[in-house]
Amino acid sequence: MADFFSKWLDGLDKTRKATFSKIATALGANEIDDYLWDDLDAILIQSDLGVDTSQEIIDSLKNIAIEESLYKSSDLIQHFKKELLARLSKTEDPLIEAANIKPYVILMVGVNGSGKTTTTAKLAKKYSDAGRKVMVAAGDTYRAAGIDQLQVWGDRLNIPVIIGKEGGDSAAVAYDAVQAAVARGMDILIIDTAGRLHSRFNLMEELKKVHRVIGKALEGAPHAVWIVLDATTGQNALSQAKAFKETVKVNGVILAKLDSSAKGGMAFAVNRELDLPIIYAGLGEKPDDIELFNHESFVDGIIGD
Ligand SMILES: Nc1nc2c(ncn2[C@@H]2O[C@H](COP(=O)(O)OP(=O)(O)OP(=O)(O)O)[C@@H](O)[C@H]2O)c(=O)[nH]1
Ligand SMILES: [Mg+2]
Repeated sequence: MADFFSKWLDGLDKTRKATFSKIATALGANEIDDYLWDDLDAILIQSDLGVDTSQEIIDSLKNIAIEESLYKSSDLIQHFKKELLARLSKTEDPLIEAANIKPYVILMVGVNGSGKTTTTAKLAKKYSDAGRKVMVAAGDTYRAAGIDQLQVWGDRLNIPVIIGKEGGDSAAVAYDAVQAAVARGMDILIIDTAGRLHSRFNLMEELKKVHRVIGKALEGAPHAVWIVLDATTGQNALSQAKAFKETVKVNGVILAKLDSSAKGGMAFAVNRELDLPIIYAGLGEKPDDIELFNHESFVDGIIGD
């Protein structure tokens, strides 16, 4: 278990050091006065929480300070943690829902380089380690390198990979993959897609087609559509996510590269503005560096001890 916690602590090191540890310091040994509130306000806004969330937290802490007649700022720390926790959704393990659906089809979407292929491989390993029969599909037919990348992961992790031709139709790969997953009795199929800019109409239409064709191959599929967001981009990722959400009914977010980001506070903005749960956190480049998003571990990780 120590290992589990240190993963979050290490993975959120940059976010903690850049901003949240300053909050802990500000709350450490002061009296509660206007200087403190100004300090907190400035730090929270820098933390990528978003202006509204920052303001709400400050207002709420001010109320608590009055109601409970607090005068030492250190008395606010536990309340601050609670305020943060209340603003992150609890995540249900997708394996629970997936247990009743076979094959459970997951579609991975997102802009270029956000971490889709790496996350596909990490999840395939996670599910396979949990005893599920997993298949992945290289729906990125744009680049030979994209296909190879998934094939290499598949070989290494001993997981079957369905691939199409470079330059081929990604919807056809997705269709074939669903059929193969049904025929081979797979529990879970993860379909990777090519990165695309959310503002490129044709590419978004193509993604719609992939989504539609998956539904034709298997009624009710895809069961999960997850957008992989690069946590280093902070709140800029929100507009991408909104566009994808409208196009292909995204129902969950994966925050990749939290370990290379100082902007982990964006998680709060994701929850608030997108109304989507964060399902997983990418905490490194290795296959095991992915965790089910745990709001308590996340808050402990960004604040520290
Ligand atoms: N540190 C860190 N790096 C990550 C993480 N996830 C992905 N990466 C790295 O981010 C880079 C891009 O990852 P890919 O998985 O290829 O991204 P993609 O979304 O498939 O990219 P395209 O297919 O080109 O759109 C690679 O160098 C990955 O190793 C993470 O959680 N932490
Ligand atoms: Mg990729």
